[in-house]
Amino acid sequence: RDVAGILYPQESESREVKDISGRWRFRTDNSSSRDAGFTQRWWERGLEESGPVIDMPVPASYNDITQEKNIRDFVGWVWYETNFFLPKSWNNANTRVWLRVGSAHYYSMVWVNGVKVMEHEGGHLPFESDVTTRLQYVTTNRVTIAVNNTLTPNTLPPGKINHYMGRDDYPEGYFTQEYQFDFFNYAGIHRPVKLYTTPLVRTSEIATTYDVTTDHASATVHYVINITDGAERRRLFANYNVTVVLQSANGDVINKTTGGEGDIIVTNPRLWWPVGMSEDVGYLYTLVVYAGVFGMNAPTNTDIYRLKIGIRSVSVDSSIKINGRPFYVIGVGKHEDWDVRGKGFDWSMVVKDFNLLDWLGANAFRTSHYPYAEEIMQMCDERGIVVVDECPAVGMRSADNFVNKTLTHHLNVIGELVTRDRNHPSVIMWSVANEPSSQLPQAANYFKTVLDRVRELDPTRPATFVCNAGYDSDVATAFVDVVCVNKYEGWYDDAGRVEVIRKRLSYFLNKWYEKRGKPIIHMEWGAGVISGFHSDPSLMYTEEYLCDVMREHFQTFDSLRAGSNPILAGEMIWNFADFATAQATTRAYGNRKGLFTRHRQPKSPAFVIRERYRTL
Ligand code: GCB
Repeated sequence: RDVAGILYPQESESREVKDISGRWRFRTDNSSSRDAGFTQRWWERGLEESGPVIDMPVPASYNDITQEKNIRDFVGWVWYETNFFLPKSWNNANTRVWLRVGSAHYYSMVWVNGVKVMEHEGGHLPFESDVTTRLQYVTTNRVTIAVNNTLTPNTLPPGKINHYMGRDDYPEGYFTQEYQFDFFNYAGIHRPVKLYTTPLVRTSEIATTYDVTTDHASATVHYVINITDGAERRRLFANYNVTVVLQSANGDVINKTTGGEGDIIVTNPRLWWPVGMSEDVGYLYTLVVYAGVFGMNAPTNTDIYRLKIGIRSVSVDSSIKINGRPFYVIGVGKHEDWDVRGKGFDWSMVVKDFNLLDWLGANAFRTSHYPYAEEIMQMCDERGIVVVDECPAVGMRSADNFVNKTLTHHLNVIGELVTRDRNHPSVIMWSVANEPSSQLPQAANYFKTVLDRVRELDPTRPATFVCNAGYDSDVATAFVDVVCVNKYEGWYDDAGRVEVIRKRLSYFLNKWYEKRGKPIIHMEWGAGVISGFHSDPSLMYTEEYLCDVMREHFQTFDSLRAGSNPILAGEMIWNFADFATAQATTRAYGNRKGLFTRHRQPKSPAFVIRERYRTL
């Protein structure tokens, strides 16, 4: 079994990491052809030699950093560049150096010292390349990254460029980027850029799955490891020496074995539990993988990689079960969205968000509507926050999205997502899309293909997509394991009419259950609230209004999750915090459905959710 994928960069006895994020040079390509960077080969002479540059932080979205409207709303190629020196110790025949971009939105090309080393399509997921032979040690090195945020019907998420050609009432050459998803299309280098070393023979990927006995007395960790001695990801461990040691959280050796593929038995395992199911939340073991070369004359440096794992099982029958016990999801839909930095990774914001999740008492979130930073996934493992891990397939609202070109890319993204995240115990379900037009006839085959691919790559977790097509018109939820639906009673439906929520919501959820007979997560519900707006009796957009909407929803949720045949497996309110969107008449300075403001201060409905989640 081959398990191509890429590991998170990590320091160990055999590996070093150098983060080259920071203040980079930057320029947008404003030329009328939009591709002066390519015709003038900006990567060869350097950005400063070929035009004016400005400061740009990495990681960050570039949109909100300057005072320029045309940078905030820029569509096309932007160019980033920085220089770095390397430690002399990296310059030896047994060391490989990798350049890894945590993510860049949307299409990226990377050069090192004027030589192209990689290209990648899609934001939100990491990409890397072996740059060993491109580096210099006597002088500085230069890395250039060109990033294009243009979205087309075949990108994920999809979009469309609207040309106003032949329109005398618009400026000449005018065009806009349109998209059907409800968050701002932030762009740039969103996650850290790192260099890291490995020995020539290295562990390139580890895939783990678990079996837990029903009495929890024993567990088996199955692992498959890729060992490579080149840039290619072939499995070569037949010639190499692999030792795998399972350690407890405090470093005690639990068990060990050898070989690139095998099982490790754990008696009386300390299982991984999410928040609320046990006192023992987020327990992680460490799988230490030693990979080296056989033989007397072999180089002595063994590659050492430590993978944190949590032993647990996930299953779905009439409910979602973790370690065989029913798990009821109480969570939020989130975004990677913060002021100034946009979607740029920032530890302060990430840790703050986890503290707020804890304050709320939430046990889960969905990575709506794209994969989140790896560091966030690691924190979910440690804090026992369950994740529904979502693909960036959002806004697939027209027939020209459901074509082979999109499908091919979608399958690639799923490969990258599943191989990146499969070892995280916090991930309990894959979501392959949000609110596609799943009433279109072609959606059935499209989603069957996509969901089949997920299950082929990972048979151990349920898979779904999040649906807002009608229960009477959707054709694709036949292929999901858990029915996930979005519906805004009292907002997009029956706006302002809180009194119909209970009846309408329970009718709706029951219809879905009749249709598919599968557990349901109510994935999105809520109402817009402008912090500081008040009214009694409540009115839409006031803090009181969402509190009223909540109380009605809770009554329905409680009647559907109780009893001998509960149909509801969870509730996730939309959204954790206010977030930026494209400008629109329906969006007052962004989407205001947050429990918290964009600055992470609670609106009064946050206290209502906290009261529920902490006592449920
Ligand atoms: C939805 C979408 C989400 C939007 C939300 C809203 O159904 O899935 O991306 O932000 O509604 O507030 O309209």
